[in-house]
Amino acid sequence: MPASGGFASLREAAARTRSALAGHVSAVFGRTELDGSAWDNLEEALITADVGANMTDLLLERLRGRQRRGDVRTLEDLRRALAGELLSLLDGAREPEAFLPEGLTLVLVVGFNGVGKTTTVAKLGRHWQRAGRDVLLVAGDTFRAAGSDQLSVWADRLLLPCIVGQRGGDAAALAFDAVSSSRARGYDLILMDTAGRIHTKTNLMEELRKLRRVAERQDVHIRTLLVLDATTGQNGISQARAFREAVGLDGIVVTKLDGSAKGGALFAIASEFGAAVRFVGTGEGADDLAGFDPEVFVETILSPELNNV
Ligand SMILES: Nc1nc2c(ncn2[C@@H]2O[C@H](COP(=O)(O)OP(=O)(O)O)[C@@H](O)[C@H]2O)c(=O)[nH]1
Ligand SMILES: [Mg+2]
Repeated sequence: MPASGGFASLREAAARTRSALAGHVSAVFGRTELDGSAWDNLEEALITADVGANMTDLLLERLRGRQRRGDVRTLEDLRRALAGELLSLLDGAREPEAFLPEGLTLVLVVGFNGVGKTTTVAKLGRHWQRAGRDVLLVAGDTFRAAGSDQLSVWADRLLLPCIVGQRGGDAAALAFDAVSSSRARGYDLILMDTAGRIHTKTNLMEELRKLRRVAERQDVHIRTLLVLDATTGQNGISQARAFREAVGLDGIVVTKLDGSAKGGALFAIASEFGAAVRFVGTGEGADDLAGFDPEVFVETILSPELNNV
């Protein structure tokens, strides 16, 4: 992934995310003075973009504090202060790749149905292959036949090797096979798609826990990446908690940022899960993935020129 391409697409996606904040934020920052209704508009803008009630309260409290200290006198001061606060929420998300060790690594890509897991596995496969890793894709969503087909179609198109589980088969056994065959064939990065729903009555989290446990018996680094759909807004937070409890979280990929009016949830997610947002999905194509860059994201959302659109 060329850096400029990645940033450009993040910029584009953030610009579209901005559309929710945009009208309201421009109403705030397009005024002539910083009065009470500017504060009300800002609150409304943050809520509309799904920053979340708690996070909005926290942000406003901090900004008011800065106003009391005399740091915020004008609208431009407010804009700058807001940018600083938003950035500090995202602090730590600066190195998208840092969670990935060298040596044989199994990345479990988890998340509920429809969030974009399979597509993200393909995008990440391409990204890391270009970065020089020997990538193996594993179609571990054994719940839906279409799920496996979808990943093999991607793999063919991207010229990536892919192993496919049997419908209804055991994902843990598949992970085991993937690790063994990676050793035999020299792959060093296994990207495993997983089910967002399962056939049996045992629950999904139980199944994932077992998958991780079995994988841990092999000599392989394990990382879990959670895929969250930006359009689900605040729901992403409870999803992240559930998956973190089941399999731990090394990172989050936020998809569909291109179509989302709720990108604000990303601030709440980032603040609760620390350095966890690694990548963002910015479209349906194989290259529509960008390393998450907090500065670009915040700058784009609050950029006055863009807010005039
Ligand atoms: N606009 C947009 N669509 C996406 C993105 N990621 C995935 N999708 C679409 O979301 C739908 C569900 O994706 P899929 O990978 O099958 O989700 P899964 O059920 O979690 O495996 C598909 O139509 C994808 O093309 C993204 O970043 N942006
Ligand atoms: Mg899928």
